[in-house]
Amino acid sequence: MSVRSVRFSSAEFAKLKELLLIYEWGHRTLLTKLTILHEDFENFRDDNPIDHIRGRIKAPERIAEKLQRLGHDITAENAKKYIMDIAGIRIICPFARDIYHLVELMHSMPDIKIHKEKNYVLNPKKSGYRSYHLIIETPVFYSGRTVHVVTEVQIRTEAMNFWATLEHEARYKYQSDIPDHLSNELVVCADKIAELDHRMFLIHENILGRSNEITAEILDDKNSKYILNKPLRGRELRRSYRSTRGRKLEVRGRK
Ligand code: 0O2
Repeated sequence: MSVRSVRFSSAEFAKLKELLLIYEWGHRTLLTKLTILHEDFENFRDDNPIDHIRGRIKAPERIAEKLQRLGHDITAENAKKYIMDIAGIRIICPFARDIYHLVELMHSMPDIKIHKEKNYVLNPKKSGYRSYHLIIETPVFYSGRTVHVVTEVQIRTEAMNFWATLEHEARYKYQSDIPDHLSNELVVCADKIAELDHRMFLIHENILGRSNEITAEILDDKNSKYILNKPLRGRELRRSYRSTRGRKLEVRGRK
């Protein structure tokens, strides 16, 4: 049987439809929280770490394909148990450092629980894939009880997204068996994209007067404090909030 022809039985499909409705509620709740974060930055702060946010619920055919790929029976129960990205949110950031900024913010959000995270920005996959993945549980109250709905959040830059979209297309066309010449080229492009992200970030820092050191040495120096893969932590992060908030409010006041 071809991988793309797998389907849920009618009985399992009926159960899946109910399950997807609950995922939809959790997904919508989390999306609203993230949209508020985005609009807060847009209105009251500088250095918005979010360019845009997208969300989707995985189509039943894709859930069935993934269950088959993972070697499980095509049932609603297995979908819930084994597929972590039935509800998915993708956040696109201007720069790689914004990814860490957002991760910190999400850790500080009340109500939601970060169940698992994987940093494929710092540790790219063999394919060249870069992105930060968080599996998040969002509480949803219905029928007199609270359930914790799982959503996968992927955070990446526009450039990483460009790469992932093309690679996903190749993966789908070749049913995950991408010819060597293409997969090698994709790895080369993924590295170039990481370098491009880094160089653009340095230009951004330069424009803001935070650095005027865009030199070959800095670009080559893997220990540079401007290196894109380094997470923002503690004091550095708090400083970035304090220094930006007032400035933006002044601009609004002059309007
Ligand atoms: P679609 O069509 O994108 O929705 P984990 O779940 O923590 O064990 P991982 O890698 O996060 O580990 O899980 P998984 O299930 O392999 O991948 C989840 C999603 O991450 C994928 O969804 C992709 O969106 C993205 N992804 C992971 N690895 C790659 C990769 O090498 N290339 C690209 N382009 N995307 C990747 P799906 O299932 O592909 O479906």
